[in-house]
Amino acid sequence: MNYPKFPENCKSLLCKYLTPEVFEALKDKKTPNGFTLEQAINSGVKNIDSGIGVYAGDKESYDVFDKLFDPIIEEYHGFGKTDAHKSNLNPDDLNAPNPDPDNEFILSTRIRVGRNMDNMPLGPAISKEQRDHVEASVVAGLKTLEGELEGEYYPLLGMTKEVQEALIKDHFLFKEGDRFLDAAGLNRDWPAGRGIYHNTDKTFLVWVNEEDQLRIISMQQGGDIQEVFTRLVKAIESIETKVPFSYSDHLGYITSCPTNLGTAMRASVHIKLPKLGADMERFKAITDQYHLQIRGIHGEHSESEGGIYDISNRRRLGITEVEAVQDMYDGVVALIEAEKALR
Ligand code: ADP
Ligand code: CIR
Repeated sequence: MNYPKFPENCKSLLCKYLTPEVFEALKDKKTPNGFTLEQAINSGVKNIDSGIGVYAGDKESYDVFDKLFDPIIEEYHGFGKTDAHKSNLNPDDLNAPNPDPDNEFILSTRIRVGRNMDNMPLGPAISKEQRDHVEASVVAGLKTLEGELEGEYYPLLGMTKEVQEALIKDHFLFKEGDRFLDAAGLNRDWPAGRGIYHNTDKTFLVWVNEEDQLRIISMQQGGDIQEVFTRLVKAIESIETKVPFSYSDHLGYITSCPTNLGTAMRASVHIKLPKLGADMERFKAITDQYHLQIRGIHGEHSESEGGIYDISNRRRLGITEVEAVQDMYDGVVALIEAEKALR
């Protein structure tokens, strides 16, 4: 493989940190699962509009290709090589009373974490047999959940297009054919091995074998962030007793995209901010101050509609889960104040 040609205006962290020197040092390396640099960078090479552009094929990728992953992790999370990650999933430590009790701004709240099985390659390097084994193990664990977490598993294989599209449109299910995931090797053998588990109210959901092997999700209408977090923690702790998760003292929970390492948590609200939306400079100044990311209404790489935005914590590594949600909460309070002032 030759050094990839990136266009002049390329903004991804891959373009920034894959210097010819780093490329030379890594180009012939392989992880014990046979995952190569070429595979790790293919998403960002094929999609020059990537924000990041790299994926790990396994836990070892973060060591074998450290010359590339380390600076990306440092820039995205502000987390250095000698830093340690720590976890805190205690809902009592979170201070997040509903910032919008009259339901003027917040339509819904969602918090998800990514998880992958211990001693298993990540999605970009997994075989079909291994992926099917993950699905079977996760589903067996989910079947034992009780109370509010009790639900059904719906495999993608055999799901009608109507049901699938309705679930995607209503923000419950991952989309199909994502070009970033496709180039990362994450859509191989689609739709086999993929599916969604949810309870009757769709307030607790688990995505199986999308970008990560599990995406554990708690969501509901309105802005009761505390309730959403509390339900999520209950779910994580129950699932963890059935499915061993991949974890490192340095990088926290191991995920295929380096932006998700650590807590692997994205806590978001769908929030109506039409005035701030018309003044992106002011909007971005607040989101930068509170370490927030702005996404569109259908998730990453989508646009806003009707002045509604998806606002979430940007940092996930080197801070605890409670701190990640607190980032989002504090920022949302500031955004609501700013929106009111512009009315
Ligand atoms: P991820 O959350 O895994 O990073 P996406 O950005 O693709 O992935 O979002 C997945 C889905 O979750 C999308 O349909 C998105 O609109 C939906 N979503 C995210 N946040 C919220 C929210 N606060 N309320 C309702 N739906 C949400
Ligand atoms: C990209 O590089 O744009 C995609 N591979 C997605 C990166 C993850 N996005 C994020 O900011 N958390």
